[in-house]
Amino acid sequence: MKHVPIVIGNRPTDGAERIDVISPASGEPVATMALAGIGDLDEAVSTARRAVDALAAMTIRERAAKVAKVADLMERDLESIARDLANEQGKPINEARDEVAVAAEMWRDAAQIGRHMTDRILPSDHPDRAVITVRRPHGVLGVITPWNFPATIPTEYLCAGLVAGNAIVWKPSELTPVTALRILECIQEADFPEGSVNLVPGMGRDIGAGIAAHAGIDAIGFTGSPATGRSITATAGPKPLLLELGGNNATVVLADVDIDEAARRLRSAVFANAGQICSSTERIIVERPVYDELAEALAAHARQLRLGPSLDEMTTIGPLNNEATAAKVEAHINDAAERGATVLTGGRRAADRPTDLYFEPSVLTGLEPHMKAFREETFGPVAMLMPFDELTEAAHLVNDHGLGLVAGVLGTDTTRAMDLGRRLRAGIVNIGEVATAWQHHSPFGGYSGRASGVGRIGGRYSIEELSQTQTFVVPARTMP
Ligand code: TXE
Repeated sequence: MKHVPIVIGNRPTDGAERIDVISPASGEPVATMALAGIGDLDEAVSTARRAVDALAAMTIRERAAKVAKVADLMERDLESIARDLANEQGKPINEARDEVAVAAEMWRDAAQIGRHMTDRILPSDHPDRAVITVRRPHGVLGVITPWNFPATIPTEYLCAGLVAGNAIVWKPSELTPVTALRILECIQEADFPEGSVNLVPGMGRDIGAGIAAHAGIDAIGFTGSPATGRSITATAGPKPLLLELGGNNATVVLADVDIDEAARRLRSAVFANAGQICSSTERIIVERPVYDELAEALAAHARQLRLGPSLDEMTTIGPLNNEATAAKVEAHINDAAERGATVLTGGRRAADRPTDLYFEPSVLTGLEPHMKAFREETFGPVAMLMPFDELTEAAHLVNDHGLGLVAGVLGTDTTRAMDLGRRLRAGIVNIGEVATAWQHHSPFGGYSGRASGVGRIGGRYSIEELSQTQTFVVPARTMP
């Protein structure tokens, strides 16, 4: 059975304690994980501090070459990393393969962008002085990541953070640490300076909170719940934060859609990764003339999904990752049903499975703003539909929320769809597409004033967020 150690300066060590990593599909332990202590965190931070100097001695193009090497190594080991990922996270093996392939592509993108990053020469007020801006790393970057995408979400911070020259102290989710170790092994094989990435596995309330508060950490990248985002913000103080938090995302469906096409697009938007995606479509707001027909078409798609264990090639939707998420999904469905919503399909945990985490793909109609599923992120395989009559009403229903991550407007008349889309307060608005559609090089993040995050992640945006601008004023005689 794999063991995930503490890895500081490329040296694996063990903590005072270990915990089991449990497969959501079987309920059996698939690995063990060391629990780092605060002393390990201090050592990781001081080791990273030394690595910052070693990374600064490299050009960005030299760092980019090593980042590109990680992409090659992840592709070489894709199948075995995907199996480790599916085993500990629960998603179907085919989704795990796709995730590892996207993560490798992200490493390659970061290398390309890094190779061509430009500094700037600004106009100067003085003929004998030149003004130059240079991109610099923040320094020691703390990275705290969740369990729902154990390869792509950490990669977003690691590839950009490294190419920008940061040294990293990384706490992966205690629920999916094996994938983290596999990524670290690729980083080590790419021969970065010792201590460029230090793995401090542990619980959020201990090591996660420790990273947030650590005076030796210069910036933090975090993906997780809005509640934890608030806790990190409260303890981190005035350091750069890149926070990717929750969504409770809406896709609006206009009456001129092709119903089957819309249902097909919504199927993956709602049920991929069993709905455990920050950009999942959770609320579906449908123009009244097509409301009933679309609901039935989506329910038919949901019934065709094959709920099964992650490593079964025939599985198209796997178990939820953990009991807390399953309990929240159950609570949201029960609350909606008690308040008048109708369950068209699913609505409960599947019986006679190896664990209680197998949740039937669910479609409900009659969602209303006072229901929990409208107000909070459900984060499960659940579509909740509600009708609307006027675009103004649809815009209000989408925006009447504390979160604002992504939104989508499905409709053939894209002018009308855009007329609605421009009113939506979400970081990403997909016109003619579901809320969940995402291109990993594009800027992704929460709309200002909403609890969905701070900053933008994706492609060059990650590198800019995980670095800083330093201004030099130099004697002009050094310039042409
Ligand atoms: O997230 P947490 P959880 C949402 C989703 C989900 C809910 C709870 O709605 O149902 O959050 O999921 C570490 N200080 N998202 O509990 O707790 C923790 O160890 C510092 C959406 O898994 O935020 C893990 O490594 N760190 C999100 C990471 O934070 C702390 C993806 C995420 O765990 C900490 C995940 C603390 N006080 C959940 N407490 C997305 N945007 O995709 C925990 N952690």
